[in-house]
Amino acid sequence: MKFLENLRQKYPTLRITTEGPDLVEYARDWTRLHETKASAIVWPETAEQVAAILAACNEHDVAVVPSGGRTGLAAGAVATRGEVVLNLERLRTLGECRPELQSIRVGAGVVNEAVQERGRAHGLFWPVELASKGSCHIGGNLATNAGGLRVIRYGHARQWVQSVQVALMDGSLLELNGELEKNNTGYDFRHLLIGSEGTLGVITAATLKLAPLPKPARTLLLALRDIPSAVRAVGIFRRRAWPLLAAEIFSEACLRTVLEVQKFAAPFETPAPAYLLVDVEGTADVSDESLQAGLETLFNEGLVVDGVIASSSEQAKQLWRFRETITESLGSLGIVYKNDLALPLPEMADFLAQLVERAPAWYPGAELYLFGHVGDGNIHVNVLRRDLHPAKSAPEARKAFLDACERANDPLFALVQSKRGSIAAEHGIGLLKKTYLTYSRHPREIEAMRAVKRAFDPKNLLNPGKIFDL
Ligand code: FAD
Ligand code: 2HG
Ligand code: ZN
Repeated sequence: MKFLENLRQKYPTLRITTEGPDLVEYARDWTRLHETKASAIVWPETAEQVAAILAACNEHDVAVVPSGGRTGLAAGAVATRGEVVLNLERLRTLGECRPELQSIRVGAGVVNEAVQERGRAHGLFWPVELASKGSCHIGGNLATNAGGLRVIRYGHARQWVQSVQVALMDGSLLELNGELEKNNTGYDFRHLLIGSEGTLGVITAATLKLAPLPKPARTLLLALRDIPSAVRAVGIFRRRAWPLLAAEIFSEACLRTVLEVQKFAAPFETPAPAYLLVDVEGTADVSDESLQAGLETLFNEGLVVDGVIASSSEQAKQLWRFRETITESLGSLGIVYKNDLALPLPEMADFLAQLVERAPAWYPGAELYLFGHVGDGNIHVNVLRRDLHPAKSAPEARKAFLDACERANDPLFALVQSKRGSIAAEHGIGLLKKTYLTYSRHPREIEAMRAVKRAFDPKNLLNPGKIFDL
């Protein structure tokens, strides 16, 4: 594209490719369910370059897909219509931690884990912790309003953002909020940009709020009598005012598969229907005795059949590996179709019972895997076909499976809706779930979203077709 070449002459550090494996690799995310079609990949090095690229694309009516660490699970960073992919990985300036303000300035392309490492040296951290932390970027975390493993204590990404620098399609570069803690001057566009999945502007940098590191956690893995027991167990912990840092569930099928793929030793002699992994902040009140007493209550109530309290940080890490390697283990075995659902906690048990009952009819020939952030009412529903390979199987066979999963989405999401849940708890809508948006959002809300989109991007060139069609 001539105008991109002109930009390179103006900015000699701009990297552009229009061919080779990068054209595919950078046009997709973790989902790998869509055929990619990008016309170019562009790697700017500064925020000014990002703004200039957007302005030029706007002028030439060329669509742009913002792309970060490409760990997204909603196909938000996927190019399928010949778009220019704008990858932000070179915007990786990592500022110094400012302990007196408990904040840090970061470029959009900084990897999540790098922020954690820098904070740790000052006894601080950014509370958005997720299993993809070694690859996902801060820009992607903000664009998706990422959740993760610590939401039960700290909430989503948006709660830990002081300011966002954003480039718009018209080439303007804005700082949304700056260094202010208090700023009630009308609509807070910072929060509009967070979670907008790259459809309103391109995040180029951010000032993140940091939290004091909690006391080292006490980690427990509990073998449950059944899946609903997880919800009741979390309720008991909360009633006892345990300072929970995480409450994660995974089904027996998840653990069995992780043990098979990762070659880990089993944590219990006898398998149980599901497992609850809990991190409790190791405050002065959380003694061995109080943990044991909590466990006894769970045994007495018939919720738990076995349990282990990690006695070392190494053992705690191993218990966490059972949970954190589920996604990659399933992905190594075949094609996985994912749903990411949120339910009000009191509805979770009945919802899961209905899902388990109906799954064989909805997903013939496939296996159902349930795991997620049960303390937040967020369950990940993964459906695996071991006999299909994401790249090697015949396209017709892959398509037939994906079509079946999409057909099942209607009754599944109707069930979610009947329980006042959400069809996308933390991964977003992207391309993958956009046809189902009305199961979670009122048509009037979607109309308002379209109006907002037009205000920021009148030509519909920034990540078009993601979340909704205009
Ligand atoms: P990408 O995948 O590159 O992009 C995601 C979206 O953001 C796209 O719509 C893209 O267009 C947009 N985007 C990216 N960068 C920018 C930018 N600078 N400006 C504007 N828009 C941009 N998610 C959770 O919420 N919780 C979890 O616990 C969790 N665990 C995961 C575990 C694994 C193993 C994997 C593979 C994924 C997991 N995810 C989780 C999903 C994913 O890691 C998050 O959505 C993450 O925030 C995406 O960041 P990314 O940099 O990879 O973004
Ligand atoms: C997690 O919680 C992620 O591990 C990934 O959100 C979920 O793979 C999934 O479905
Ligand atoms: Zn998750």
